[in-house]
Amino acid sequence: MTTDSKRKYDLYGIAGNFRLSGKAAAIGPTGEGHINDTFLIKTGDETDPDYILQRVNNTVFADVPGLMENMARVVRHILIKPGVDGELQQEKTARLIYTVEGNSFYLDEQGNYWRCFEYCRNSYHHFKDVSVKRAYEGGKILGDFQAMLLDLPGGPLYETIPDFHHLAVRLHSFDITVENGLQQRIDIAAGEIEEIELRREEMLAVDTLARNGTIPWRVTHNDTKFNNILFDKHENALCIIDLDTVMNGAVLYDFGDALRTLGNTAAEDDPNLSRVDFNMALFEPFARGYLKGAGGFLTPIEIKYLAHSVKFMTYIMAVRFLTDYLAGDLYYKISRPAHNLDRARNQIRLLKSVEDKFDQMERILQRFSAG
Ligand code: GN1
Ligand code: MG
Repeated sequence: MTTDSKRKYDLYGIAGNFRLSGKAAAIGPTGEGHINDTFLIKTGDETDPDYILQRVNNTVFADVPGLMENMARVVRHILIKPGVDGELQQEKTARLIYTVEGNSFYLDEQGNYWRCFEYCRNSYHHFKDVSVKRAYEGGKILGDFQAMLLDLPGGPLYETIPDFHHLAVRLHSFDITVENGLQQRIDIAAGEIEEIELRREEMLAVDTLARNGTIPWRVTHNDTKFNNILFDKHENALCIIDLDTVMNGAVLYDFGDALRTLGNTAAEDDPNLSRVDFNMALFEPFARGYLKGAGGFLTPIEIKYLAHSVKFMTYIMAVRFLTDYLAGDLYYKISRPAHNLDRARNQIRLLKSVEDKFDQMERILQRFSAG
């Protein structure tokens, strides 16, 4: 989606459609998502909140009204939940701002879908090094998030991206692309294609458990990369953002994706593979925090597969990045020609490191569930 972010929009006019308190004094691009276009609205007055304005990518998300309905349901449910101390949850996720007409999104004349959130004030999500405390807090808020949504009323959520973490379907697209993709790229990536093949059966076995009802289906976030968790300056987790892919799924997707990103000692697109490693020092506190939040409802089979989920989510991301590279970069935003190949190589290297540390992870989890 390389071109969209460079388009010019009448951002002030668009912002005027939402119920902001205060005036939009400055609006500029922010964030590093690969899918939507994100802008920060700064208001002039200290007492007014700032806002996030987003153009939702309606190529990736075919039914934006359905997606927004999911989001509105989830945000509403979380904000009316009492917290541990009996207080209402104010900041477990970003507050959705409705349009002056009372809708959760604004559709402009060009067919672009816009939405707005209150900016989580005094929040941080960029750290050079994640501390043990942040890892624990991140795990805890993820467990809390899933726990809060156990009793979401209103039936199953709309499937915003069908088969999003359905590995069999992802591998099917991968296979078709290996057959029909860009030949020069297929030759370049022969080694990576082989790495995917080597693990196909093992990973599909986990996929099957999540699809045949052995692993229960719950409300999950599905995009829990660690920078979707915001912290205050004392390293307490404030909220989980980016609810585009909130759907019904296996809790393993969230646990695995958070550790895939938190545990990587390099950025997920770092081409220098010698920097990529899985950081066990953060696994333990994250898992401890997660089990504190989610331990009360997880079944033994979910706990048993937590360590597998780190492999699974790293693998599925490698498959997706590699497929996109071989297809000619149709899905993820890129900023250099081999960007998706770099991402795939990075994830494969990370996967190998996760495999090396897998027994250690299992032992840590066993210790937690025994105690
Ligand atoms: C995309 O745009 P962003 O960063 O929120 C992707 C995730 C991937 C992630 C990899 C809807 O998320 O699944 O894990 O890139 N989201 C979608 O960085 O495909
Ligand atoms: Mg996202």
